Amino acid sequence: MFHIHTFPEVDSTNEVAKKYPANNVIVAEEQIRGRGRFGRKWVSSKGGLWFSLVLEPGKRLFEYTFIGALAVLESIGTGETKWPNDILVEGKKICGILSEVEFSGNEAEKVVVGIGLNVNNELSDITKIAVSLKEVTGKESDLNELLGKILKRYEELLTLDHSDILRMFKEKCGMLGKNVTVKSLDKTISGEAVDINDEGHLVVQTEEGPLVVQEGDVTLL
Ligand code: BT5
Repeated sequence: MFHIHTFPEVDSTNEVAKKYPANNVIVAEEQIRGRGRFGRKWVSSKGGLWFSLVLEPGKRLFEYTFIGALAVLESIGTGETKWPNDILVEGKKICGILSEVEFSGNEAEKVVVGIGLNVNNELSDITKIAVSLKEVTGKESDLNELLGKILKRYEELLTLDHSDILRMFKEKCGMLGKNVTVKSLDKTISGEAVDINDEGHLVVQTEEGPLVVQEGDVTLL
């Protein structure tokens, strides 16, 4: 069972969460410096669900992210997963997840899983790439109810093993079998997204053969 702490406004729920032990959840109505991967900005105005779970280490980091995606997907009842950390509805991003490890010396001390879900919030200048649950369903959702559902499902999925989590994420992953371009920090490749391997990396079949991608942003062609 998680202990939930709600704040009206924080910089980033991931930062606040790092100060708490495992089994706590930090929720904010608004984030001033919500962030995505590579320090990118995450738009987090009032009306969205912005929260971070503090968890015991033990699984591989990508599994915490995949579990988050599956828990959200099942709770909102629509959408598909996108490697490595998104949920899309109608081709637009409704949810992004940022999982981070906190170390104590060389040992992983805890894992912080930050989940941002557009619910009733306005998206103003990112409407081309982002969508909210309100736009999809045509009505507002109760944030607490939704949070409760996601956390319950997250806890259940945490008990599954690595292979089940991977299989479930892949089953819901709309981009597998499609032609994609993947932009990593150091290169861009194109080909068919054929698999997500045991390490949580994307396998792309290119003209030069299969390539394994550890990080990056995928665009469907
Ligand atoms: C992510 O990064 O998708 C991870 C987002 C994690 C946000 C949560 S909210 C609670 C917790 N506290 C935090 O500070 N963070 C976590 P990435 O894959 O790098 O995607 C970032 C990109 O998504 C941006 O560059 C924008 O293009 C786009 N974006 C920004 N805000 C968005 C939003 N509200 N909805 C959809 N897309 C958005």
